[in-house]
Amino acid sequence: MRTQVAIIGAGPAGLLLSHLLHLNGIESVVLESRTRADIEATIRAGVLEQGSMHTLVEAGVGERMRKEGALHHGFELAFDGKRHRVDLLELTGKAITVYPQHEVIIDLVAARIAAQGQLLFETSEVAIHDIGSARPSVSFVHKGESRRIDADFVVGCDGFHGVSRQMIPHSLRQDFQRTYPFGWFGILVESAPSSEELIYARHERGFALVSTRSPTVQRLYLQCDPHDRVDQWSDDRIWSELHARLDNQDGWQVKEGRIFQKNVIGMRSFVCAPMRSGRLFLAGDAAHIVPPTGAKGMNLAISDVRLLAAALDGFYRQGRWEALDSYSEIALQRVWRAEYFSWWMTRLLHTFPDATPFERELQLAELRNVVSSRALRTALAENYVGAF
Ligand code: RFL
Ligand code: PHB
Repeated sequence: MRTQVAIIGAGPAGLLLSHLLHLNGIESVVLESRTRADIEATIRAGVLEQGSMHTLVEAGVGERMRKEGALHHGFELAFDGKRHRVDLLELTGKAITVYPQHEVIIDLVAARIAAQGQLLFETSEVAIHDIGSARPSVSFVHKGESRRIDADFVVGCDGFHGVSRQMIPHSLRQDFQRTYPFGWFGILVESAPSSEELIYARHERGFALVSTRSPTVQRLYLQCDPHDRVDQWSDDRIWSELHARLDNQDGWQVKEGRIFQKNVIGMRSFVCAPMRSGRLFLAGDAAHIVPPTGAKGMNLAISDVRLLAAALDGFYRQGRWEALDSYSEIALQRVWRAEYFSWWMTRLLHTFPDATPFERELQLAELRNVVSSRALRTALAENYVGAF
């Protein structure tokens, strides 16, 4: 089998890259280890920046997002029993859309299949070869058969636990990382939204976040121990923590409902630099991870592949290497801004087990500063909507 670009991983990065290449007349094959049903049902991100929305709409895969996604013009920061609105639209002229990642995946898979794109599910034993040569290839097993794809380029879009990044020898790359001493306990709840807008809450008992998935499903998170197991959290314990952390002085309460999914999410920051070695390029979570507090992960995956698709287009149209050669450096500038913002939001809103009383007071002082200073709110809003 031969193609122009072999893509490993059918997450937002791999699927969108394959679709953008197709729009430019460039052929690709996407290899995915899981089933279609599995990738279309995995609950992850919810927030799309305006730039990501534009990319999806321009690429012709934004129709359902525009219809079914919820446009949010602001969000709220809660602490000290009060809520404070951050008016994204007024501060930046931009908004965000809450549209679940698995819906983005459903739309992209449908577009790839409609265009007769090569999308192979349930592949195993994926291995990448000869990235230092002009003829890289990928070997794998599909439906019990060993196969090989020869390509001009290989793009690793296989997420944090994928195989692609490991192909770049440690001597040629630097990994930057931080793990946090807490995780998020995420639940899906059958009920009307508790709030029209997202609420990011800081409380002595830990962080909590109110988000939505649809008019009848809420997505709620609460800070937990990263080693907690789902069965340690009964419904009663979850609601009592959420009420303690979220209910405020004005009598507003988080709405309860049937909890139909629970999971524990670890928190880490990670960057691999460079995001390229020879003819292998990395995009999305394969190259970098942010804690979800800033809602940046899927947006970074989308901006990486937008950049890479344009660079590959320059190569195939004009034989130019410049944009491919500068891909890693340019992508990493945006990645580091998002890393900074995600770390900052995480630090601002979570309780750190080893924080001294002095540090806890500083955290509250910083929150009070942010909500009372237009300049600080603007900086927060610009980072949140991705206006950088
Ligand atoms: P993905 O989505 O992990 O996709 C990688 C795909 O590669 C496959 N794969 C392989 N396939 C073949 N061979 C192999 N050897 C393979 N190894 C792996 C996997 O099966 C998978 O299908 O990476 P991608 O495309 O880079 O996308 C990244 C995003 O998924 C991620 O950054 C976001 O979900 C992060 N995130 C958020 N991002 C936002 O922009 N806004 C948010 O509001 C937001 N909230 C979140 C989040 C992530 C969360 N979790 C669960 C970590 C909330 C949560 C709770
Ligand atoms: C979500 O809806 O899943 C979500 C929203 C905002 C975040 C993280 C996750 O910062």
